[in-house]
Amino acid sequence: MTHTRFFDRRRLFAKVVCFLVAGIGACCLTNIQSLQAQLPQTTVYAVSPSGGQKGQTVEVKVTNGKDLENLDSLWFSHPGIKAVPKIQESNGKKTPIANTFMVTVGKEVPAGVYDVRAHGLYGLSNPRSFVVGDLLEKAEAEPNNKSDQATAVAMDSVVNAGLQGATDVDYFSFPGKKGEKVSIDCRAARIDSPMVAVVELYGPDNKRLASERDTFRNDPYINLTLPQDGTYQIKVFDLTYSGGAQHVYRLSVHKKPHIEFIMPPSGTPGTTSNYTLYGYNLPGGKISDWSIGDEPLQEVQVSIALPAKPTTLEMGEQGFPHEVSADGFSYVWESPAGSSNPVTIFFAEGKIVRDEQTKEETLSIPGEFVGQFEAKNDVDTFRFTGKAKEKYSIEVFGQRNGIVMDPVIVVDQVIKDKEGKETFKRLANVGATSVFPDLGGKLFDTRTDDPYYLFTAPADGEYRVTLRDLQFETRGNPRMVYRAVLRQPKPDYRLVALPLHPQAVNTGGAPAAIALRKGDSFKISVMALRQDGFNETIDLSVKGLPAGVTCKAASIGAGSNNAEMIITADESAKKWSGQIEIVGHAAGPDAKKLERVARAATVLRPVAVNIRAESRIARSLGLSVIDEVAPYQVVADVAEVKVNQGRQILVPVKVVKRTGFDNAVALAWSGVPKNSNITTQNKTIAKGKQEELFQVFVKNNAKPGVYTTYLQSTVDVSYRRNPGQVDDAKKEQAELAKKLTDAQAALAAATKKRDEIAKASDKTAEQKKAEQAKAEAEVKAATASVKAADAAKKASDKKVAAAEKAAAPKTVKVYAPSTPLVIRVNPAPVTLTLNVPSGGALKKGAGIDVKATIKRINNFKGPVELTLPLPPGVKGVTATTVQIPADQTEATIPIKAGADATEGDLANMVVRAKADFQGEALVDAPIKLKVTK
Ligand SMILES: [Ca+2]
Ligand SMILES: [Ca+2]
Ligand SMILES: [Ca+2]
Repeated sequence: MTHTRFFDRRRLFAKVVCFLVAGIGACCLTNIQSLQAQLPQTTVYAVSPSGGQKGQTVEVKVTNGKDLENLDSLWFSHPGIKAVPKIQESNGKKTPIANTFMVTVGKEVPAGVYDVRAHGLYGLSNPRSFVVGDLLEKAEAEPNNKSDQATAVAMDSVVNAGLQGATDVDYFSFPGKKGEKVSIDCRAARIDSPMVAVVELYGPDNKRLASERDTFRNDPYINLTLPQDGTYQIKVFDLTYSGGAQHVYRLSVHKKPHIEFIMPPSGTPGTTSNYTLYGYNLPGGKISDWSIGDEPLQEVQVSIALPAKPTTLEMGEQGFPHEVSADGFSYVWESPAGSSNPVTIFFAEGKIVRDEQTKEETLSIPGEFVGQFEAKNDVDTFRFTGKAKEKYSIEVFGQRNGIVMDPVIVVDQVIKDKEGKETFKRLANVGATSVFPDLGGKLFDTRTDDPYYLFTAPADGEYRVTLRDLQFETRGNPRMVYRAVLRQPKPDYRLVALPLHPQAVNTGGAPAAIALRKGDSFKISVMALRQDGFNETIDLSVKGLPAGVTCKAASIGAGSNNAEMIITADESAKKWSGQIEIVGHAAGPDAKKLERVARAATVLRPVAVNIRAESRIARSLGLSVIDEVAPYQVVADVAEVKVNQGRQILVPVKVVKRTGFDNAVALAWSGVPKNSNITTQNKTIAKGKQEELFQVFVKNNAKPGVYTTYLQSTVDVSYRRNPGQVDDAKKEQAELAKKLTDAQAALAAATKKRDEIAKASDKTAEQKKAEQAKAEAEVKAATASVKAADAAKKASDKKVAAAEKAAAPKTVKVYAPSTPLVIRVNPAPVTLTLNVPSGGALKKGAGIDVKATIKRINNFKGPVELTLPLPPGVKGVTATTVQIPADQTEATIPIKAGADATEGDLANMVVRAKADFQGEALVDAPIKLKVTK
């Protein structure tokens, strides 16, 4: 049988690059982690099993990650999934088993994909996928590398497995009956595994019946009608024969409902209506007009109530970065035969019209035209009535519907002659463009193959929209479901928040959660997906932060799509972990505020610079504060300034040094675009110093807007890892030392007693013999106790030594950002130029006359006042305040140096013009002054 293949070439490319660079199966990308030791941060790469059955309790282990000390809980994105540490009991002492939890999945938890995070000594981790279903679960049994070692799998069950090493191959067997319609679904990429899974199915006669690799979202899926009774075999392996602890997968073999797609794929939020599910094993279903390969699809009508959340996204499967701009929710059909796979139903606006194949549909505005590129050479059309000079936008959601496709929009104006004969005037053919640029750089690629077209109707009348796939000559199948959204421009936005792994600039990326030390700052990349030309400033805030944790300021300026947001923990912040929300606030139409909650994002694996990361949409944004104190914290004295073009900003920056840390702190500005005409200076706060003054100059040609900036530090820190472990080991050592002393004392007492019995003169030989035997036994027992206590003490000495070695100071690189400085640049009323005599040389006790010239701009007509403000570190230089009246443009400023004036080149000196221009406006012109004796 044949299946149409879909594959994200980028993933394979990354994989092959990995494979070639590493030379072995293990992915090369972890190398950036080992280059330079960094402060620990709980990171999870794999959990096993990566799923559980509804209503059951399952033992789940964090099987791969880093900085996994003292994991104490697992945290799930659904509150109905709960975990407790697995406890072992030995010698009456209860202790948790490292990295192991008992996870209970509530009966009420819908089947679907969730996020799990681990919490430990180094905070809350990045998310990993955890699947909930109603099939029986089991684990693979290695060795299963040959068909005669196959792990037996029951029908309607799921097996949790992995490729334990490079070249691992896994065989499974299941019993089948002729005519049974079976789904074989392998979740690997869909649960964050680096594996490129290949699944082959063999019949009882060892004939290969199917081989699939990339059927759905980079994972294999096989559906077929079994040809005979007998034992079937499934072979699973990786395309590049790579393997390792992260290569986990879940293979299910079942006759449960499997949804391929749903029509319409979208609905109006808050409404209940009928939808048609297409797929296999749908109870009550009938054969539809569609088939995939040789397998006809069933269809069944169901009534679905949509939640009333038009601007949220909770996808059925884990979402690709390019899908992040859609709105929708995860739907599972709870059929009489059990839960289906989860699918995303999207939120629509306006009336939804389905392509009826037989006639050309007319769409009202706003409205959605939904259809499929069901076969090669398929072309679909709809019409709408436009008004002259009105603007319309057409946006196609195809690739963002989870399917590999590259839709094209063609728009024609329909022109009718007197007889009603139609001709078509081509207005646009939009194909190879993305709705959004790549906002996440190499870490989170928001580009999509979905097109977008905004146009102004040239005349009243009908317009025809033609839709097709760019590669329509070579592909087409019923899974290729799209939505074409037609609306008058509705400026709006969505946000995505990606926690950035603390590392040097331009060194790649890695999974991260917002894990703060006490007195620490952490940065998050926030991306704005702007719709229909929305161009307002988006101010960002955070909901759900614990006491002592703040975001001082963050904004995405007009015309910008990005900001790096800094979240700061005070030193007084308490240990905490939980969920937060990043919220955008922007001016919307009709003075309404558009408030949008950011979707979360996560990088799946460490990636070297210039290699595109594998990443996905996350289901929540987690934050934790850990008990450890950050070695230093860089605090900008100002969080937010409003300035006019042509203005100096002096920012006192403090570095709070703690726990004996006193190295140099190198600081470089970040968040200032190259073309912004804002100049900054990078400086190092030297060893022994706590403060520096930083100058930022917003030049008179700076682009008005909002800039979220901060200072990026790079510091070598001498760090002791987990010193608490040493304290614990020493405590135990002290207890065991006391036990040893006590045992030795007991032995001495028993020995003394025995010896005294031997010397006693008031007892008969018979009495002595009996007592001596008893005393001898006591000595023997006491000797054994001493021996045991001594061994325990020696073991604890070793433990202390090991803990001390692990906690010995090591140099690590730390890259904490400073607190933010948000600069709001407004237009200026004037430009100011100075003519400074004799290069600004100024003798103490003397003076110079500086000529100031202003040029009024932006329709400013008023008077201007000129002053000479003294920056920190300068004294004894004065100037007379002068006015430039409304009808003049020049003035002379007499500047004098007193006897006490600061000598040398004076830093950060400006002449400042003050004017009343939409409130108080200040414009600076730098002035070089050199004071000599
Ligand atoms: Ca295996
Ligand atoms: Ca195997
Ligand atoms: Ca079609």
